[in-house]
Amino acid sequence: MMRLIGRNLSPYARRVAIAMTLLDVPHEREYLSVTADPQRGLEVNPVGRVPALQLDDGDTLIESGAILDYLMDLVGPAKSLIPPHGKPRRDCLQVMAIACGVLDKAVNAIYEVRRRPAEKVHEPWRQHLLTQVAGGLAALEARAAAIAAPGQWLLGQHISMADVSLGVMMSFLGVMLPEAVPAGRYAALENFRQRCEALPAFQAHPLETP
Ligand SMILES: N[C@@H](CCC(=O)N[C@@H](CS)C(=O)NCC(=O)O)C(=O)O
Repeated sequence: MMRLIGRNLSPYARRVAIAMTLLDVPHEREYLSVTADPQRGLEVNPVGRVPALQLDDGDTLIESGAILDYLMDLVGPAKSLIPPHGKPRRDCLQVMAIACGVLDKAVNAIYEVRRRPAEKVHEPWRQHLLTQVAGGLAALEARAAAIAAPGQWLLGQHISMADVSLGVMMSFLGVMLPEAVPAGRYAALENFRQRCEALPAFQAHPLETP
């Protein structure tokens, strides 16, 4: 059986886990924290990060985007959570790119504080990262606010990886970098996060305590 490695506190791992649940792809899970066990991280991924997905044939995939690409190919275009063609596909991949860009910058801002001695935190760099996070969030807030009708998703009637990535991103920020998402600043995104977290597939993969 496939084995997904990485805990849900990693938003990259969590979006893969939620996708596997939405797609009914059977798998087992290893809730690895690379902070707690960097050696295991290097065993499962040459660059020591999560997620990694071990396949039945012995291959191991890394990078959440590449793992999702594999999963969508596996289930085929009718079930895929990434539209196969045209503007829907482009929009889906662009929302995923902005959400992952925000997460990359947020993770770096968190590491700046958590992985360096206090006297080596470079505040101007951390502020630059937070400005990049805010830029991405403003773009995503506009997308979430433009959802056509209650109950619809970013690409229309059906949930896609754009939605999953956005919901996961917001929950991660709320727990790990709350200063980036102060109450009231991103109302549409906050509302969107609550809708996502109410879904059984999200509830199946709750965030661990940091
Ligand atoms: N672009 C990668 C990012 C993966 C990533 O940065 N994962 C974090 C956990 S949230 C990690 O393993 N960090 C450990 C490290 O970089 O040392 C993906 O989408 O899979």
